[in-house]
Amino acid sequence: MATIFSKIINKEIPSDMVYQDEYVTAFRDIEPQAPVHILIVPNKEIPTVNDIQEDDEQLVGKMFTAARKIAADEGVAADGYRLLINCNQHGGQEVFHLHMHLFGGRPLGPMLLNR
Ligand code: DGP
Repeated sequence: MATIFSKIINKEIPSDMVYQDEYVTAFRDIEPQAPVHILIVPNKEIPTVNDIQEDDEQLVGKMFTAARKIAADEGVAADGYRLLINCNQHGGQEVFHLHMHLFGGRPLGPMLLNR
């Protein structure tokens, strides 16, 4: 179940970490698609949105609270930003440790490019 994100959370491998508390960790995406592109990850290993349990509701809320703080710290809160979670193959998920993308720093265009 462990992915590369667990090693980042545990600081076994380096990352550009911007936030960490007992619930969540956030670090810059290795292949940024916007001037600000940060991944917000629960410290608990949850593979996908499909695996979120009722007991995880507070933890999922912590991901949003972290997003709000990080957006302010990165200076993108007022202009706006996008939060995105991919799930499984059709969603384009590549790393099977739940994560929320925070994109910002430029107008992000339409939500889906290929309809
Ligand atoms: P997703 O497609 O939603 O599963 O996005 C996975 C993202 O994770 C992708 O944008 C690239 C990023 N990523 C993958 N491996 C690493 C890594 O080792 N370090 C960092 N910082 N980001 C990574």
